[in-house]
Amino acid sequence: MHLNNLAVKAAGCLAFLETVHGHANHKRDASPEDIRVLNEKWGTDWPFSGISTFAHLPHFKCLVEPDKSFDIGIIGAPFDTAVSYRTGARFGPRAIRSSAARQTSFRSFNPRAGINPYKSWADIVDCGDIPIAPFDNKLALKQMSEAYVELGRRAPTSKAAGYQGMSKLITLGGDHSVALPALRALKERYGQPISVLHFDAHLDTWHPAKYPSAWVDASETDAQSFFNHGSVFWLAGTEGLLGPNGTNVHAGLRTRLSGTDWTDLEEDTEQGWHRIAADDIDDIGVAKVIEIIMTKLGTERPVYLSLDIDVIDPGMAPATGTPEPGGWTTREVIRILRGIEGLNLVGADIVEVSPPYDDAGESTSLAAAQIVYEILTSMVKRGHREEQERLKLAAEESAKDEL
Ligand SMILES: *[C@@H]1O[C@H](CO)[C@@H](O)[C@H](O)[C@H]1NC(C)=O
Ligand SMILES: [Mn+2]
Repeated sequence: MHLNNLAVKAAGCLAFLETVHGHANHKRDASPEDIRVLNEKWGTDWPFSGISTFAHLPHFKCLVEPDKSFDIGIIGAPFDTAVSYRTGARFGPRAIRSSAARQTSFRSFNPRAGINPYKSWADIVDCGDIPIAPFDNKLALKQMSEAYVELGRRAPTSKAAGYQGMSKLITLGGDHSVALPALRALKERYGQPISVLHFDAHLDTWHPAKYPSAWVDASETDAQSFFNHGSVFWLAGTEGLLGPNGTNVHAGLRTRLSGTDWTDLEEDTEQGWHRIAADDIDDIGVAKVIEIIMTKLGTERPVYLSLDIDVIDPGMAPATGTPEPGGWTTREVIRILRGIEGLNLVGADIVEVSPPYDDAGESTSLAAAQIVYEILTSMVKRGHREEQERLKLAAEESAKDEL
């Protein structure tokens, strides 16, 4: 049976090649069968072959292809001029794509979830990068804000698409400030502020004046220096982009604080955040961390997941903008992500991967690529479950009608 098949295929190939040779300088008229045969022979890349897209996904320059629909779009935001310490995250999207090379559709069944995100209902594409100005942060923020609004409006390909039938984006950063334009677009799209689950060593809710700021004119509320990666959620809060008090959660904190007391934490609480510290994991364990996150956020509320790679210990993820020793292991972060698969994610980012500081084994960008895979898995799994429920309800309705 198998051999027969091969023989038929081989005959098909030969016939096709003869045709091509006979008209060497002419446009070939390939039939659908010819294309099928070519795809069978050459269509599947090895992990190490092919042009680098995330997980070998098809690439579209989504920003210049307004009719291109997708269910989940991977979008790079190569921007790193709002960083307070090490730059380099502009190379993050490239490095994460390269480190996702072993995620092939033929071997990406995720046993913890029972689904292969690349071979399920979802149309997942690599939308390429937003070309962001490196010389002017005000312009950069404008460009990113417009890009997220444009991409966010994109029609989904499938019926099973997410919350309110919308397509979703996962951003490869870029420094953490890229979360601000993403949250702006989400608020506009869903018509409501969005709760944030924020994995990070740092608060990122700092008032911009907590950096050396003697040169900033306080009356310039849109001062360009206010747009920085440590103030991104302070800015989001002042713009009314964050979910209700207590439905925004930090996980993995271990930052030093400003000054001589706990004011940073008090201000963070005032801004509506709940905090889980890096140390907590030793005292309460992964399961309890998951439970706290799910209790705060539930399974219905729309949530934006923003993951700063510095949540992982720099011993395992050294390539980041502001490293802090004493962080979670890569496995702990991945296990927490697996445990929160029930969240209603409407978007996500993975930020602060700064490849110039990575090791030869690409530890940091490998971790980032795996994190994206886990997030994708959970998004696709939820869509699959919702579709099953929808079909079941429809079947029950039609059964009722028949009675
Ligand atoms: C949010 O709730 C906390 C108590 O959990 C409170 O201290 C804080 O003032 C509240 N913030 C706002 C803006 O209402
Ligand atoms: Mn951060």
